[in-house]
Amino acid sequence: MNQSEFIFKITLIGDGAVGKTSIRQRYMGHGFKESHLMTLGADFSVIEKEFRKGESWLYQIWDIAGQKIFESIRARFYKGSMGALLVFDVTDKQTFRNCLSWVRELYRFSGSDAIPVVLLANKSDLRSRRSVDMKRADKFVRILNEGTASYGVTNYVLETSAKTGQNIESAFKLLGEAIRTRF
Ligand code: G3D
Ligand code: MG
Repeated sequence: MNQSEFIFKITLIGDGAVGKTSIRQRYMGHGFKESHLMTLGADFSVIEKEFRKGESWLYQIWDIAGQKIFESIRARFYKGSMGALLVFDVTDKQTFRNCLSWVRELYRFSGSDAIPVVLLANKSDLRSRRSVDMKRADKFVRILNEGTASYGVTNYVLETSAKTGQNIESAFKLLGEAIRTRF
């Protein structure tokens, strides 16, 4: 273990089949260390990254399963969460429309008024099937930022592809930076 270590508890949220598990697995593929265990309704992974020399960041990643599970169980996964990667599928409008309710659930269950969110417009490799414009995603984050600015929270948006690996590393790094700024 290095001296300066940060521990980030984060959750992956978004509708089923948007790519949450693929993103997590893609990210862990490049990690130095990982552990994984299946639990009821969620996967949990730990990964350590050294973004700067002598400074390691430990991510505890909760990947909430898509299937409907009891609220009380979901609530437990969110508790103490410091930030979230909110994923939607750029080829499926409905997954974008549901993003606001995911943010509400995150705030409600994490026990915090506002925590950093990085919105991921995933499956960006499927260009011809794209149905959600980045302008709409940008606008969503702009409005979110108006609500969270007073808490010192800034949210971001990135186009990602778990298939090509586009921005996967950046997504986790950006969220880590946002959490460090907030806490
Ligand atoms: P989830 O964890 O959010 O439920 P998964 O989503 O990670 O299980 O992904 C659902 C499906 O979408 C998977 O396909 C997966 O391969 C695919 N997928 C995830 N991310 C991307 C991406 O960036 N680009 C493309 N083209 N596909 C992606 P299957 O066929 O296994 O169901
Ligand atoms: Mg999954």
